[in-house]
Amino acid sequence: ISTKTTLAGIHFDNCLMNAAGVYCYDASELNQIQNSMAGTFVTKTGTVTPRTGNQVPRYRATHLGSINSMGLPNKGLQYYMDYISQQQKAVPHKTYFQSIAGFNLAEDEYLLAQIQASDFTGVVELNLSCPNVPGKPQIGYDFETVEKILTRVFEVYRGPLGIKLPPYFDIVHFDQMATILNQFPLAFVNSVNSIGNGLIIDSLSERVTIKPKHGFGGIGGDYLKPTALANVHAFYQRLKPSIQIIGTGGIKSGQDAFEHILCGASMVQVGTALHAEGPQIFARLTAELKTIMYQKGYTTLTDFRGKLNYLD
Ligand code: RRO
Repeated sequence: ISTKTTLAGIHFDNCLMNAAGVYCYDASELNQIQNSMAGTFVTKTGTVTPRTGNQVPRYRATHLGSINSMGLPNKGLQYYMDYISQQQKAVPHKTYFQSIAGFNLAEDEYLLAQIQASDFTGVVELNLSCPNVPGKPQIGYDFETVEKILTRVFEVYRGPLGIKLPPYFDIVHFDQMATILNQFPLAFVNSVNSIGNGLIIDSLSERVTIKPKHGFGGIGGDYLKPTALANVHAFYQRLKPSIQIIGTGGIKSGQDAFEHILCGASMVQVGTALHAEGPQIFARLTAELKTIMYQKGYTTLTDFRGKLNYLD
């Protein structure tokens, strides 16, 4: 029984990996993912220059998930490119993901030009869905801008590239976004980022639980799973077969990973539960996923990927 997968024509020994933002801020955290059962890692979203992010506390967990308003703290694209360059030499049989975000089209072009000019052999995840930078809306909700960005991206960048999207909540939005995305040679769509601008409060103190933006932040974990599965399956139904799906949102058990793959995911990412449990979670999730596959008589992900049944 194998949980290996293929994305953008690249082989991965395990379909499970971290979600951008969790255990990927610096070499120390990325090394822990490298030394775990995860199939690969994605870096924290890298920007043109390093950022310290929002004021703390900026991440809180509850029994049902998490809220964050990190504000894109990261060490800058060059740091992550240098780390990946080292890993490409040290562990050459694996392929790595670089997450990036520009604050405008010129910055996206600049970031992609840096990657294009480097020795990077991995996959780019363009983050179109950060909900936590004050004054900067989630790009994924501005359909015209998404089309404009992707038009330029594929003029300047030739390597495998996918996008991280925010969750959508309307069938017409799934239709409209899929129509735009199908015009481009995307390697993948990663659904979903956190549900933007939720509010988790503490009754006892009658206060919000994180400091930035008066407590508003991106919601992850159990709260997110049904929305994530809907987005994974909606895009699996609508996108051309060459655009694969990465499923992210509410994965804390092998069953959650199984459900994402059943909805069409080729790779699955773990955020909130990885934050809570640490990189040993990948051994547990892999074992649990394999147990489910064994019980169902499946030996590979292709036996059930996307094969969700309907009631009619
Ligand atoms: O850093 C963040 O505040 C953040 C980002 Br860039 C993102 O894409 N999603 C999220 O929940 N937090």
